[in-house]
Amino acid sequence: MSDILEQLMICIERGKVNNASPYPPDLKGQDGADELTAKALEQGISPKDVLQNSLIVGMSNIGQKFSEGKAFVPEMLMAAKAMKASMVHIDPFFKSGKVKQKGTFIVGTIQGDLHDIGKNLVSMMVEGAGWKVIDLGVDVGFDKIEQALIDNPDSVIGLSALLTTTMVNMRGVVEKVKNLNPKSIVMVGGAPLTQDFCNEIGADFYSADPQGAIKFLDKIAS
Ligand code: B1M
Repeated sequence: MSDILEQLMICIERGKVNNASPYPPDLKGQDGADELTAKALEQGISPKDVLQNSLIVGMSNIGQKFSEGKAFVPEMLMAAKAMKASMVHIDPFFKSGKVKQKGTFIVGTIQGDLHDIGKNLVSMMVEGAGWKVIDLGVDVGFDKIEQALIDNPDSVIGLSALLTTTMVNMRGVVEKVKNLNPKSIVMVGGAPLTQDFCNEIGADFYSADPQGAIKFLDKIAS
């Protein structure tokens, strides 16, 4: 890996957004994800290389640490913020079609539920893993998903819930999604969920964390 891609990977993993960012303290005053992404592209490194060999590696490293209990939510949020700063430079290449995305992931917090911290983490990590993400926000019922699914028929749907009173709303959404297109894949997650609950409501996959979600999505894409 070239020096600049290595440096950029570290900035993503450690959540160093830009030169002005005081976090993390030991990288204060150094270029961050923002500047290094711009420089890598200026040096002629392809956006695909920047994404696959640096940004995705950095996100994957922090995701792995999070799964192992060696990193925590604030560190993940900083990594996601750094990733966003890089994606500003990469996005135009996606839009021009020069970089292919792995697929589309439609995600939302289930109807009645306003908790979005976990859902946002999943959304940002999946985007960082090279997927197009359509984030429908919170309080999402089948009506919102239906249109997104009609517009993007091969998408995977992700539902998040934090309340025992709202997780039950997933059942109806899964049923309606499967009626609309039996081939649609639905992934569920959120603190009160379990694998048993996922099986019970007919969803296709349960993940306890964003890293598991990415592993599942990447398996589908390959
Ligand atoms: Co709420 N709340 N809250 N709350 N809140 C909980 C969830 C609660 C456990 C607190 C408690 O009583 N101990 C409790 C639920 C109890 C239950 O259902 N059994 C609760 C309650 C009761 C409520 C209200 C009803 C309170 C009230 O008004 N009386 C109310 C409900 C509002 C509503 O939604 N309609 C409410 C409101 C709020 C705030 C608005 C104040 C705020 C939300 C702010 C926001 O999200 N923008 C809030 C918060 C912050 C919490 C706690 C403190 C933290 C939740 C959180 O963000 N965790 C929570 C207590 C706690 O957990 N200590 C609590 C961090 C987040 C990263 O984890 O979302 O689990 P999590 O996501 C993880 C994984 O689950 C996974 O990846 C993430 C990273 O690992 N994951 C997925 C999540 N979604 C996934 C999807 C996937 C795959 C993985 O695939 C699609």
